[in-house]
Amino acid sequence: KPTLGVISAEPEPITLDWPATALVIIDMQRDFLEPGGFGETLGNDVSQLARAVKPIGAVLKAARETGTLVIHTREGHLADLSDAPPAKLERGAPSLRIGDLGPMGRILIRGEAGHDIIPELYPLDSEIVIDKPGKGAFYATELADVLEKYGIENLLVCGVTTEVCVNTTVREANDRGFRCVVISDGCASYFPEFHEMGLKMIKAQGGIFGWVADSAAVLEAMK
Ligand code: TIU
Repeated sequence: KPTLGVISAEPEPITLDWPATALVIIDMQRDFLEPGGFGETLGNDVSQLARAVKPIGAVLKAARETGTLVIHTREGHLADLSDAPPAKLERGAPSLRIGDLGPMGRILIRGEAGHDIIPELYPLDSEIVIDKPGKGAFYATELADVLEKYGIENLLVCGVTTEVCVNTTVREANDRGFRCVVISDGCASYFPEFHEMGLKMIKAQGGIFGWVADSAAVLEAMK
């Protein structure tokens, strides 16, 4: 396969060196996508996120076939909640708080059924899974070390939700010098208008945080 790929992206095409590129799939967990999890306890319509599953699945398949590094992330906390700041635990009036027992186990707790990645996108044993306590995938995780170890300079980023964990991670990555290409139809939000604006914020001003391309454009460049 060719080493370089050109993605037809906005605000402009971007050329990626595939061996220096990783696919980062953000928080495609049952807690966000399925009824009875964290997302629903916050009052959200979790069916809004289902549309991202197929596009991510297609890019994940291509990444596996081309040997592109795949990194999955999961938002969640230790069973004793010692890594969850009070400000996160106390806010709002969710139907169940982080750590409470729901139908998929304790809400947003590592090791519980709801915390795990949805079956359609389940990581292979060979793939990297980053557990993160925050919205950004760099904060309090080993992600920066992993990317350095593999010589990664470019990130294809997808997952949920567009304006929360995807945007936070892209902003963290951009400041660390990574080129980020966000896969538009591989992201979703509980709020369609936030999804749209979340993507616009990334690619505005000459790509202030990165590039945006749909899964078809990414797949074309991976051929
Ligand atoms: N609530 C919401 O939109 N998102 C999160 O809490 N976490 C992620 O985006 N993963």
